[in-house]
Amino acid sequence: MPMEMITGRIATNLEGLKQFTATPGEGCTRLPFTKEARGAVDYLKGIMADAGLEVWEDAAGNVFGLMKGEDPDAPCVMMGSHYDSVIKGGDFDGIAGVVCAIEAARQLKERGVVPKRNFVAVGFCDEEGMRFGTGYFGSGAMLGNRDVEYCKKFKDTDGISIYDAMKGYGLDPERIGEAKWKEGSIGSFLELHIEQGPVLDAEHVELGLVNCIVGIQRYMVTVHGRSDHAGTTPMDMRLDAVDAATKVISKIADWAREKADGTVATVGYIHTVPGGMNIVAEQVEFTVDIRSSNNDNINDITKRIRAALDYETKQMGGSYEMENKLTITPVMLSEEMLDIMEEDCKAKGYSCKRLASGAGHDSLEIGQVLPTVMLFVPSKDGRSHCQVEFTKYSDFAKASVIMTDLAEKLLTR
Ligand code: HGY
Ligand code: MN
Ligand code: MN
Repeated sequence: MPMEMITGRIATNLEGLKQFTATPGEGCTRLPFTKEARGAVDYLKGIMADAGLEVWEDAAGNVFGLMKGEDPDAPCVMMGSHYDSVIKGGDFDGIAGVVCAIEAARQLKERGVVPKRNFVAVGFCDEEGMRFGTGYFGSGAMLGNRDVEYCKKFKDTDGISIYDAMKGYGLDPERIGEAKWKEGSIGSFLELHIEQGPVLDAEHVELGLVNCIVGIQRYMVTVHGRSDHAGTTPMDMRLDAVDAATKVISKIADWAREKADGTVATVGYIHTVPGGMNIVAEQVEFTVDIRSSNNDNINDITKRIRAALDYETKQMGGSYEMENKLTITPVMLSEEMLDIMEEDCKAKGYSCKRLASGAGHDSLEIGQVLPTVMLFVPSKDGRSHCQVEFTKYSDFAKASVIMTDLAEKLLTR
């Protein structure tokens, strides 16, 4: 199949999927269990069916397309990514990997490959954790790591739980356990994804062979003070939640910088209650997202945040909660599959390099238990999780051929 055709198919599908956003003209906002998610899933089901795949949705909201192998009971080769997005994000994060997995199925068929085992293309639900502050919901459910209690526990900022959001979307959260795949039924997982960082673009390298994904811990911190009049309350009589919280928040980035090894920490969301300019805040909520390839660093920063909150809230006379939303350790990806792709890149004359991923992915949770590999394509200027996120369609086409070659090897050995 000529590269132009492959590029054209990928472009048509990614252009078609752009419509499913809650913020048209301001980037992609496709949160889990929303009408935008429903639109994207139905579109994906359509192109999976066009590619001749057997299509279904599971109890967690994931969408699968199956290309049957000679031995359907043998551990399958699964390829895909997530179809959800962040708020006002880009048009490629996750969804391009789902489109390229369906493209790989097409290429396998066009090559006349007779797979010894099933090939499964997948679109995972809620990888980002954007709505509920969590992460990897769909891939975690496939592994059997999500249950009804989890669905009831985590809520969005409107107080809607995963459980209720699933019901509103037409799923039965009581059946979340049915999303788990049988032990041994998945032999390997392949994920094609944009780099979301500056390395490949800056070094003019065409493809990234991902050997490690950072570990992540996420928290929602709530600091409690007391509402008072901003004019009449003397400074030494206040229980000012903002004063206490900002003394902690202002230290977090420096604690990450001190590690000087790529460790990062981000406070991406801050919300004050009641939020009046002439009212001393009675409550501040803020998120913390800490990542490192060295798990000790993550634990150390978490410990320092907790100690600072203990001190500052005691000084202020208030209290706090620090709710853990996600804890996942760093993961090393499959050297065997990376070697196969590296050899193929060299044979095809594509420049490539091994690199770690500072972004989390479905591969982060799946790679904890299964042979997993990722292939990156360059992100223009390293930008992602914003509307300007951009990757050339021809870059996806190249990567889809390399990934299809890997899948063919795994399917026929
Ligand atoms: O947050 C991340 O790193 C990923 O984009 N979910
Ligand atoms: Mn992603
Ligand atoms: Mn993302």
